[in-house]
Amino acid sequence: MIPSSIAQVEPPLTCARVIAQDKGSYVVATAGGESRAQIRGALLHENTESIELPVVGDYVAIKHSDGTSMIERVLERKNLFTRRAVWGSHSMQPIAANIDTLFITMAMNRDFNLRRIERYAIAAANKIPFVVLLTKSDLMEKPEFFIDSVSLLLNKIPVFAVSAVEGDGLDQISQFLGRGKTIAFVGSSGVGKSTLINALLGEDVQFVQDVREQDDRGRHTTTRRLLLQMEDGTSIIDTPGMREFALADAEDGIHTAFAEVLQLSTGCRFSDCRHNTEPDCAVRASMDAARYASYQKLEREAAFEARKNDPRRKSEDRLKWRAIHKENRRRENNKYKNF
Ligand SMILES: Nc1nc2c(ncn2[C@@H]2O[C@H](COP(=O)(O)OP(=O)(O)OP(=O)(O)O)[C@@H](O)[C@H]2O)c(=O)[nH]1
Ligand SMILES: [Mg+2]
Ligand SMILES: [Zn+2]
Repeated sequence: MIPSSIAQVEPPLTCARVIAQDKGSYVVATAGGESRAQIRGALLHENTESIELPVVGDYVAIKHSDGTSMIERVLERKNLFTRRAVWGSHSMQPIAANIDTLFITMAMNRDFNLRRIERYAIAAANKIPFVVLLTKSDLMEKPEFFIDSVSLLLNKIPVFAVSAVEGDGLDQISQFLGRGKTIAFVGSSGVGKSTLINALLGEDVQFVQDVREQDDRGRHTTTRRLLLQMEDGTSIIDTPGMREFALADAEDGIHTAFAEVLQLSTGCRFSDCRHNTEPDCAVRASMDAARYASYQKLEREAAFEARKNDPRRKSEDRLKWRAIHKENRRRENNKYKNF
């Protein structure tokens, strides 16, 4: 499973691939089988950036001693799929490495969201070849509508409708499979990533669970990133649904998806216009109403997320609330005084 193109590691080190990640330890696969592995202490200390630490799909140099495997270093990556660890911060969290095809999956139900597809696409763009998989086609009479809207958004990117339970469309995935190939599935919880993977493997390896009825959201069934092996030699990476991803890259999403805002804003009366309720706002005036509404929504989500993760803002909020509670108590007390 280790391609010869990977730089040879010098003995006594051997080459392995990270196939699972748990808190504090890894599972690696070598020519001789699977074993647990730890990261060499120095590797941890040298790398303050988490993206330099091993992640599922990574090829690593390991050393065996006393029945344990130690990851000595991460071999050069072909690519790395990341997401922002916290919205607004520059630190990135690694998701999976060395991917030949990334499947951005989304269900054709109430969870369908073009903006989210766009954010995933932006995260993969220029780094990892990707396609869009629209799942649960058995529940949809006219999947064409969904396919067309994605194709319109991401022209030239392949978009396939599939049903893991009926097996429809799975043949379209086969062109991305083969010995030495690595494919990975990302997308929200409940879209059916693990179900698809089980269908490709031909057996129920990954646990799957029903989505919530009221909103079609999943229950975060898969909890660790894991690399599985198909009989034909394809490696498949399953990932847990990314709840935060919806917002993690909101900033990038906004700026790319609404490129015209920047241009239009030169016509606003105020140079610091937030295109909200300010008078003579060129953005509000010129944008299509529906498009403006989705721009506003994304902005609000991004602002909320930024506030949530900014410690200074947090303490400001706390002070503000403390003042409000104090004022309320004062009013309560006065109320009784006036009696
Ligand atoms: N009707 C229908 N249901 C599906 C399909 N694929 C998956 N499901 C159902 O959707 C639910 C969620 O599937 P999972 O495979 O667990 O979803 P997941 O994307 O792996 O979710 P996380 O592991 O939480 O990220 C299960 O009840 C599946 O049976 C499909 O093609 N059609
Ligand atoms: Mg899953
Ligand atoms: Zn404005």
